[in-house]
Amino acid sequence: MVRDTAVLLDEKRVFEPKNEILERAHVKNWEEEIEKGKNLEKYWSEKAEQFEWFQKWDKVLDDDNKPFYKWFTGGKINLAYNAVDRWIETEKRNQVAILYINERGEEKKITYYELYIQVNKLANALKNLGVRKGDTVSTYMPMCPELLIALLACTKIGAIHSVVYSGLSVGAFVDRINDAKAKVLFTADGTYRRGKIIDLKAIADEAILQCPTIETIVVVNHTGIPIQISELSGREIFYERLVDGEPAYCEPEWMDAEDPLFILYTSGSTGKPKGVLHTTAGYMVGVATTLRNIFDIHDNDLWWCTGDIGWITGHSYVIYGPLLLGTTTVVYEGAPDYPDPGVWWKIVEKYGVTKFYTAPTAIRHLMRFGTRYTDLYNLESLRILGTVGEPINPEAWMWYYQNVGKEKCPIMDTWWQTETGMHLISPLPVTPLKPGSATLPFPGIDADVVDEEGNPVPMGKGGYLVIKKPWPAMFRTLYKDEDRFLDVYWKEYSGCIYKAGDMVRKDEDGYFWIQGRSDDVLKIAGHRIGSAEVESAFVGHPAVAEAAVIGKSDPIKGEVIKAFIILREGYELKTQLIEDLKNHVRYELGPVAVLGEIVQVDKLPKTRSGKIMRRILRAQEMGEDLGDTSTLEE
Ligand code: 6R9
Repeated sequence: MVRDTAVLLDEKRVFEPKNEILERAHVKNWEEEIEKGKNLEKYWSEKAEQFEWFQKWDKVLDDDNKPFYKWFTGGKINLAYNAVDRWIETEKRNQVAILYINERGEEKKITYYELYIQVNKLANALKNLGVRKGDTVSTYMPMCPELLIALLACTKIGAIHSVVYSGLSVGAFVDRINDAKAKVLFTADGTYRRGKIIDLKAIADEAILQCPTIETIVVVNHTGIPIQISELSGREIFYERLVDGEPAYCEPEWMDAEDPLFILYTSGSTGKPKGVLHTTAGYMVGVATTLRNIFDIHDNDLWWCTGDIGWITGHSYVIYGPLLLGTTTVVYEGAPDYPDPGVWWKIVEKYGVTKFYTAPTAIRHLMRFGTRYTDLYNLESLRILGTVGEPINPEAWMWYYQNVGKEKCPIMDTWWQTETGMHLISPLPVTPLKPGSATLPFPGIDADVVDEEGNPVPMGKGGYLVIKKPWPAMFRTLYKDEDRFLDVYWKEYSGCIYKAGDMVRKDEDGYFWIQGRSDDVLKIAGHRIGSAEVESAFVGHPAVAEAAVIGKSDPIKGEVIKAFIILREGYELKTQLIEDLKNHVRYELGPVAVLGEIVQVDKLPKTRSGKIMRRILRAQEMGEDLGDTSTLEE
């Protein structure tokens, strides 16, 4: 959903950093830091020095074979070792690493030492299951400590993890697991969602029938609901049984800097999800540096990122970033408004959260309750706030700033993607802020706005967002699909520049105002989902002959799906069928696919070669000019 530029152009407010923020900040002068970032290799090698390397790198950036950039080549390192083991010999040994809280108000605290032991045990158990360096392990888990432990255990032994978001359903699950050829699957008996327990195991059981590569299913007893486990099949085992009796030490695998770390599937313009591949050292350096400098992480911070580990936000900023910095990371399982819309603020007060990072959709949702809940709790502990996932409208920004941050916490509006691995455009705490703008590229990041031909556009005019120089946490390819990697991201413009897929405008101060996707990717409540995936779910229903979907603007979720469908003969779009279709799409894709409206049509706008022109439907929907219709079939 592209934002209305006219409204944004009117946004002139600027918020300068407060003194307390300036005094504490790791980076006190953002202009100077941006200057430093211009020397890419020096800048990033200094950041990399802070980690423990088994063997130091020979070269910071190898750009011999663009866009297959390599970082820290020759270096040997283990990310789990740096995120966990490294702290055991320090005063952080008994500090809480993971603070798990759920919607029932239950909590679990796991110290760095305890985490170390648990990761080691599971790492050894995985080895016993035959998992080796380079093998793939998938998870379909709630936000719970075992998920973090599982991912860290993979990382420790060099297995590649591939997380499937627990809000995705059977169809999406099967595609992802089979593409990654996962050997082991971690799942759980269930997850808490608004007072109910969703039986994840049942969904996994059904999906797994279509996943031939899975040799072992590890089941975490998380909610305690009775479940079917068929140990007799030899394929299923309870997590506790698996780790029981394993040795408490596991030698970390010496990984090459460029060894794969994880695959994370995300939606593109076609129906097939993209397996975004990240590698070890560059990712590590990128996420730790951005988190440290953007959220100004210090030793006594309590960090809470509400993003789910099923998305990149959770990978980079619930697990890896915070643990690499030795901070305490809150892992919350639940919704923002259950049991009531004060639940998050209650947690902030109870534990003294200092840095809080969430999505604009959640803010817009909570904003409806005015100050009733934000006033009920003491939010004084908060120092820096953040947002991610979609553009934040100035109104929501102001509500967040005034009522959550009490006008003393700067808001870090961080623009980035699954592909970028780390924040690329974001303020630092000392950057003057403008509500609704992600402000400026992070030091070392060369972002720009170009037109269709790749020429820079004049100030104030909208265009396509591109990144012109490599960055350490960049994805290295699409898993088993190098051609698509090159086609989608690198071929549009000459000179090997990265095409992000977003529309953006730069103002007179060089500030970036992200306007939304330029492709057929939807952002529903911050969750990325492809139009084509939804359409293919629709046509999987016996009543539907053809379908086209677009994003329809929604005051809370940012956008929801509007579907145009052609029914097969003998079907009528009555209430019952609408319900059936909604359930069907939900079954295929999960609750992320929020359907706003389904309308029946006789015809869909198509090109002469038969491609659906969603652009025409969008223009029609907005009452706009249809634009170039020369390729439209009769
Ligand atoms: C981290 C994440 C990426 C897409 C991206 C853009 C949108 C993310 C944003 C933002 C405006 C921000 N997006 N952050 N738009 N302002 N601060 O969300 O990754 O799921 O891959 O989505 O999200 O459209 O292209 P991912």
